[in-house]
Amino acid sequence: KVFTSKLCTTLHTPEFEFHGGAQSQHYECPERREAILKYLESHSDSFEVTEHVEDFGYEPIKRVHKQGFLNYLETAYDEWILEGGHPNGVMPSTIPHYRLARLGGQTPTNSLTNAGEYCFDMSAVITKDTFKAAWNAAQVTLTATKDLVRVADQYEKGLAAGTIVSREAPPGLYALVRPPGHHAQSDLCGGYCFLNNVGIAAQWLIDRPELRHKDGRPKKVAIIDIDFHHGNGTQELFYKTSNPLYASLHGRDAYPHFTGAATERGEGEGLGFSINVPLPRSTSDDEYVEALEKLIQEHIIPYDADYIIISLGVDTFKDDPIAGFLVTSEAYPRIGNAIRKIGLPTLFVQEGGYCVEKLGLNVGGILQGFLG
Ligand code: Q9C
Ligand code: ZN
Repeated sequence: KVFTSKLCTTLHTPEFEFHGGAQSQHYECPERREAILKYLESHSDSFEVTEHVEDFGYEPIKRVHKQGFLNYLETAYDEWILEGGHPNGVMPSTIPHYRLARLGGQTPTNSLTNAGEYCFDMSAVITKDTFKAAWNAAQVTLTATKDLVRVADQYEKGLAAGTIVSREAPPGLYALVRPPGHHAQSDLCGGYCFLNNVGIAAQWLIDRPELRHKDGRPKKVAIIDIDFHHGNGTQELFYKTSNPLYASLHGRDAYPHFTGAATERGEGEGLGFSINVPLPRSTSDDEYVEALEKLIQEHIIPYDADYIIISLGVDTFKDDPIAGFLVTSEAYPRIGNAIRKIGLPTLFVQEGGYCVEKLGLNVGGILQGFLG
């Protein structure tokens, strides 16, 4: 089942960004959703699409993001325009680098001057309705998460009653959303991301009192991030906790460049619960699938989660315009199948993937591989 909303196409459409210092089209474009939707709708034997979205309000978002940051996202564009900023949207002109920041203790006062306070790069352009768009993506993801609880319940009951005989065909749901989320930290946007959809969903599952095990333990969530880029945002949100587990396969030294080393393993109670597997630029189908299977065997299975959430990026694709692996469309069903074999209820949440022409095929491939 696929959860999405028309608003994921219409609300957030910046005109341009910068690549290597040159102005370029905005790769995280509305056509991305349209392309994926078109593929899924043309395979209606496998996929049922719903645009039903529930409103979970502010609370689940505030569990992972700071209030000042949320206020900023909501008001930045109007202030930016008032101060004479370019209508394309808010982009920082300075960022409080750790060697620059607060030498004199000065805090800039409006969105033209303080964009860098809440933003770590120039790709997360805030337009007029960006906050609404990010809010909507989070609500669609939460709607799918609530349904995950329902299908997981049915699955467990079926297993207990013997009407389901093995964990061979776990239930899976997909949130087709944009803007994506995995680069968004508790109080920073960046990398096309504003609100961390996967982080919000994971925390929501962990928080639900009615979902607790009989002995009072919260449900355990394992996040597997298969986007080409390291999910610095999700990692930051959960760096100091053992639940959820965050595990990422990504391009070594690729964007966001300063995070994602194998040595980043979590801190305190979270030590060992952030797992980073950087892979070289030349990574091929076999190498990628092997690395994923190894990650699953060594870290995901032993973690013994109740739910799996996949940060689903297909910018690992060989023709992706902003990434660098050699993965082909043949690999995606194999990736989906490796995830299916974990045997747990799984929520897929859309992150990156910018080769619009093959986006439907590649995302659809993962989902079809999962369905078996
Ligand atoms: N030349 C996701 O896939 N591009 N974000 C920066 C570098 C930002 C990717 C420009 C890439 C962000 C969700
Ligand atoms: Zn990405």
